[in-house]
Amino acid sequence: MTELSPDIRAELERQAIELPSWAFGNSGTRFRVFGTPGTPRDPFEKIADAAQVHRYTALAPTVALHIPWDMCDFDDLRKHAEDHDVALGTINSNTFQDEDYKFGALTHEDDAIRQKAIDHHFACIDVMHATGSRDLKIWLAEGSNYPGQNDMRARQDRLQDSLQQIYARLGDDQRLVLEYKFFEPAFYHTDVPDWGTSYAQVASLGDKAMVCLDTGHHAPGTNIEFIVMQLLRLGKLGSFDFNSRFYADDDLIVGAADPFQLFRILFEVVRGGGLNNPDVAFMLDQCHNIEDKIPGQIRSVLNVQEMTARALLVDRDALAAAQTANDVLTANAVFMDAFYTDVRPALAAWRESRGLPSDPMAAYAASGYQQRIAADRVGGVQAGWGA
Ligand code: AOS
Ligand code: ZN
Ligand code: ZN
Repeated sequence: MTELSPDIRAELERQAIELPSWAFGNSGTRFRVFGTPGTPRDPFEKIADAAQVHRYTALAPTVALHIPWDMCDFDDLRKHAEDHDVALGTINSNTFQDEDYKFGALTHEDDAIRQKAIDHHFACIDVMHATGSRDLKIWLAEGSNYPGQNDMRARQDRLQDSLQQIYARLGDDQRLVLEYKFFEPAFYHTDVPDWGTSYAQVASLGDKAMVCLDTGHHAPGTNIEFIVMQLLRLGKLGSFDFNSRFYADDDLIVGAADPFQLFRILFEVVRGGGLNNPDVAFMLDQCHNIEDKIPGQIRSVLNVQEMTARALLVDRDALAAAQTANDVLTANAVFMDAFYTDVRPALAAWRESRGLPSDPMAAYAASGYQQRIAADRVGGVQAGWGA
């Protein structure tokens, strides 16, 4: 196809995908973290790099921060972000790198340790006031490794109590999003393993608490788009952490492992009114272990844009007619027609018409920015996943 309809263009123009600050730092596996020349040495350089992604795509106007990895003067960072035409976004808490949290944080049996974890979230809310952020994202690395190790029920009760205290601290325009993950780092039970647990925990808090769905946090074979549909139906899908996985929580470039799954998810987003809906934040949660980070993020937001365009192409009237008639093969054909449509030439032409590069990857590569940061950013400690 050569041209996108005005309706589709209007939707795509409004699309915004938040970038994670940690995607610009070095990361790896437990075997090795490979350094990349030009890696940011502080949060300011991470913001400058994130701004490059927005500059070439107009898709990524905000950057999520991680506390404490991105601790700095937040008034300065906010100003720095504005100077680079981006804004600061979601604040991610961290209760997974402190010795005290070995056996839990918001679920810990020891009240003093649990209070320390709650206080960390209060500090995150203070940061949100300084950065102008709306969302506090909570992912908990809590659980147990052996049957019988813990009282799972008591941990749920303590979690609810902790979340209630954090929720009570939120400002009127702030939200809490609770991310679930089926395993890792705990291997037997995880305290928030699935969307149902996250939903149950946030539903009893109130309207400002929502579920965060990380696409990499499900067992193989899970119908993720069904979960998307259900959470939208319940009005509780607060945000996405987009990435892709072959095996577990791989944090690879979104759409790299299974573009069809990304299409199916985005179709349900469109179907459920979640596209360009301020209540449903699109974020990336990725790490770039071996590839350059800025083009890795450019590739990612383009993949989301491309699959959104394809999802918008589904002929919903024809689909509904076939579904109503129980015409199984026609319904499937209508769906697949959209998925198989190559929208890349149309997207390139549309970008050019808006004064953007038709090929953002090539434009970034030709800009010389990557070579400049590699030459300039010598000395200091490169930021990494955890620093
Ligand atoms: C961990 O597996 C989760 O996906 C988190 O969302 C995130 O990767 C981590 O908290 C880094 O901020
Ligand atoms: Zn995540
Ligand atoms: Zn994850």
